[in-house]
Amino acid sequence: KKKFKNKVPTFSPPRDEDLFLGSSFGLHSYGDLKQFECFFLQFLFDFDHDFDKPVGFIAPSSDTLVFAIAACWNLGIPFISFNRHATSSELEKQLQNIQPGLIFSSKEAQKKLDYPHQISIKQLDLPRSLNVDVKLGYAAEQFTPQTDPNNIFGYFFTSGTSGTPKTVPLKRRQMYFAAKASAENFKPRLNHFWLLCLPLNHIGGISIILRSLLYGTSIFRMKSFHPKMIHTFLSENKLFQAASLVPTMLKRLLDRQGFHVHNNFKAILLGGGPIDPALVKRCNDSGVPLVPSYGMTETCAQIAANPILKPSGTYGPMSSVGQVFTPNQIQIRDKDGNPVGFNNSGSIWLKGPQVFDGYRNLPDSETFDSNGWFNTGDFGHLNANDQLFIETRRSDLIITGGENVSPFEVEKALTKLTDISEAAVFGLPDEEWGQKVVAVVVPEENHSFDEQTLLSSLSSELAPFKIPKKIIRVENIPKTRTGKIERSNLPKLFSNGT
Ligand code: S0N
Ligand code: AMP
Ligand code: MG
Ligand code: MG
Repeated sequence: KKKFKNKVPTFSPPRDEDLFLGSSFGLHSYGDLKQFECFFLQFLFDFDHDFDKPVGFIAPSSDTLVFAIAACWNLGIPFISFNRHATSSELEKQLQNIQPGLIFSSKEAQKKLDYPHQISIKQLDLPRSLNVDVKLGYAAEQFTPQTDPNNIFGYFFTSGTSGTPKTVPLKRRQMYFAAKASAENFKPRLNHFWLLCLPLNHIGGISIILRSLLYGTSIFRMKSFHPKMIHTFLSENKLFQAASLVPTMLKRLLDRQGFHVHNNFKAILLGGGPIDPALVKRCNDSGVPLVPSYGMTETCAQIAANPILKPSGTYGPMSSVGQVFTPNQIQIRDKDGNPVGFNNSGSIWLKGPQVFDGYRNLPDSETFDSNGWFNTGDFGHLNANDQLFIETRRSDLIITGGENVSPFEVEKALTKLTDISEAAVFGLPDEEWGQKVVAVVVPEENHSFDEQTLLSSLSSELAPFKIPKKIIRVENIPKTRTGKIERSNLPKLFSNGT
């Protein structure tokens, strides 16, 4: 935290009309990006990158990573960005599923990863890459950008309930439609900063880069979520017009004494998990314009959103996530798969240009119906104005601070430990995280139970956000007659022990 002291940069309006990327490291233009693209491409040639495979990244957010992802879009090179908090064993599993031709990784990630085609992302660092003598002709001559709309833009991982993350390939045309639909709702302004403080492995953060490339908004990037610094930006600097946040981030901002935004600020885009209506009300009370939204990796980020809710009394129905963007379509269906009328609850099905075409290595029949409708696994209803209300989520999935956690994956890691015989994992409501991961365990006979020891054993298997905030010892785990964990009862039964 000391590091940020006195380091809050103040900007005068950019004179460079092409301003693209700003951060505490400086300002970069589209011209810089074009140079970087040549450098990046030449780098891939020099390292004999197999262009049939994606490029991989495992690194914290940096200007270099933003440029590399932007270059991938402009050059038509598919990429995959791994969660930098993933453990060696998690990364290994993901690499079995998808094998990048070359991985650019941070020093920290390099320690976790034993991959033959791996180099330091430092080698792409901006200050060095710019101003190098890029052989423009060389790069251009040897490469025909694969910018066909049907090509893959990138691969993303999403937690399935099965415990093995599913790979979501997103196509260029899907990303384009998603960016267009979102921009039609939000109407971003040219050359104004969109705050990028989301990590660069999820679609929420990566979407900001794409929208910027397509619509000319500039990005201000922050490496980590730093509420004090963000408060200063959004309240004092008129160049800051928008920010994408998950609810945990927004809560941290609103918890700051006197949090407010300047009067030209457009809105905060809120997504990535359930939105507590109380949070929406707090924004209203603090004069913070907000766009609550609904979306997922499979729909290339938000597919439904409210128009900008202005604090001047124009806040709509508090718990709605707005209307689905046209020309995408939504259906609410009952258990038998029949569409239900407005105000009736059911499962949410989606179809349209920003909906993905299917998981990698999984049969489409489990994901889509015969007419191509996608079963989101979420439940909700539409009102008479086609405004969507999300009620419950995909069964069993825990969303904590915008990160998805499969209880099965955590249960598997727990029962793998010699001290643990059985485990059940579930989410409990939590003010900070929305939901927190909690586990109940039955120790093996004559084995000791020590929460700290278990937690530290888990940390070599699971990324930090998957680690239970609490592990409770129990005599037995409630099961149904058929021997299945009584999952839906767990939160009720054990909410007192935490
Ligand atoms: C919320 C974040 C920033 C928290 O991370 P931070 O600040 O590093 O955590 P600490 O407070 O320092 O850590 C305390 C302890 O908790 C652990 N921890 C870290 N993160 C979590 C977590 N999420 N849940 C539970 N525990 C967590 C730490 O490890 C630490 O442990 P100890 O003490 O043991 O060391 C961070 O979690 C974050 O960045 N979250 C956001 C992730 C994200 O990007 N989610 C979005 C995913 N969804 C999508 O991309 C689709 C939706 C979408 O596109 C979208 C989303 C938002 C806005 C707009 C859109 C859009 O549609 O455009
Ligand atoms: P991810 O692909 O990681 O972004 O996860 C997407 C999931 O987050 C969705 O399928 C929903 O279950 C949940 N989600 C996203 N937005 C909302 C919202 N506004 N309200 C409730 N749940 C949401
Ligand atoms: Mg999520
Ligand atoms: Mg065991």
